[in-house]
Amino acid sequence: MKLPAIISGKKPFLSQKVFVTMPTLPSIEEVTPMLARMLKTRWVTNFGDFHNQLQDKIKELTGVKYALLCCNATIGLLVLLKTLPKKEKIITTPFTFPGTIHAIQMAGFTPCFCDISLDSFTLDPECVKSAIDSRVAAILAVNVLSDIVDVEAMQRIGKSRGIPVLYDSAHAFLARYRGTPVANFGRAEVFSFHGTKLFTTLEGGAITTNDKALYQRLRLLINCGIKDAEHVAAVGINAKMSEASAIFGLLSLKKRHFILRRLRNLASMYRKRLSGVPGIKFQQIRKGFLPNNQYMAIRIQEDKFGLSRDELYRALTYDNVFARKYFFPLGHHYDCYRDKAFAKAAILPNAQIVAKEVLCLPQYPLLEESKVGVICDLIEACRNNAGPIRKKLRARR
Ligand code: T4K
Repeated sequence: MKLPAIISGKKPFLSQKVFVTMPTLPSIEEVTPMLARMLKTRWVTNFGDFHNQLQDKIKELTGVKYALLCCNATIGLLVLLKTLPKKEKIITTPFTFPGTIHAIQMAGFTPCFCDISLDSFTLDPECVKSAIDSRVAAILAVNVLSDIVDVEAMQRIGKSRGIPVLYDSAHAFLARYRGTPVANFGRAEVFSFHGTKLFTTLEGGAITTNDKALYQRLRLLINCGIKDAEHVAAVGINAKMSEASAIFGLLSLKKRHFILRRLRNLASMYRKRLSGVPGIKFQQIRKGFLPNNQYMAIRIQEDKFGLSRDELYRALTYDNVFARKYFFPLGHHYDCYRDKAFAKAAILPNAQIVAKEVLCLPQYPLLEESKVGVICDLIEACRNNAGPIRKKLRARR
């Protein structure tokens, strides 16, 4: 059996670098006529035709009543949080992208971190329940990687305590739970259409809601509070999406069947190949959830695998496989937060385990099956040669 390059010193398993993701983009032939139309009309932003078409398409695909496109999900979250009553805290997870947590801080709240489930990596409802007090303005749950939070429990908790539930669904566009498209849960949801996401507007995002009053408020806030040419009704920000981004979004959506099919196939290949490997645990997919399979997250259990997640991560790079530790570090361990009282108060044993063990493997529609096969061979070879790999890695520190 071929040995990993870290110990063989020979040719790597893959001759070219493979990253955790790569966007599926339209061709120049597809983009040109649309850009030409934009250039001809000279309408480049501020709720133009392409923007409105994309907004309508998102509503159609998700069945949500209102969608607002925005320049990215972080700003979308910030604007959404700005609609909340002036209380002190937002309950959330530390196992997320920094944008989630910074949006909370920038909106004038402090994050109140709750622990997560070891299987789904999403908020643990029991922990959320016990964290609620009169200072909590909202629960901001994150549908992280390829699973969804226990939405029924979140809704129950929110309803019984009179607290709105919001979702950071940056990862979950076009996913469904018990037949309902993600976009329709809680008071509102926020999506990311960043270049690393399955559906991309280069930079971009959307806020979805079925609440008309909230939609009207958000519509003001994303455009500097401007009501009309003579009235500024609220303290807002410029969070709008440009026409060029919307063009990429419309073209990207046309490829959605291809994107979802490819991701599903690759995900099942990874599962088939790696689920028997001792020390590898897949992120669980909640019953009734139809994921978009945008991320392929596994946990590396050092005692059974023979290498820690960090060691495997490093070893893979010698064979040109660049996985990612999404999400490490946890929110309360960021340099900018670790000395704050809210960070010190966070005792989150499950989150600590997941952040220490999680590894997101390369997963994107244009990734060939043959490469997934090689990545799986390589991971198995790492497990079978854990001792010598560890020794080499230690020597190279
Ligand atoms: N909430 C959650 C749960 C999120 O995960 C995110 C974003 C947000 C909120 C905020 O959404 P936005 O405000 O960004 O809309 C990337 C993305 O920048 C970020 O959007 C995303 N989550 C996060 C999970 O991934 P990095 O720091 O990992 O990006 P980077 O530049 O290291 O790229 C990762 C890989 O993607 C590269 O190794 C290669 C590939 N890549 C990247 C770019 C930028 C490309 O092939 N082409 C590209 O243009 O954060």
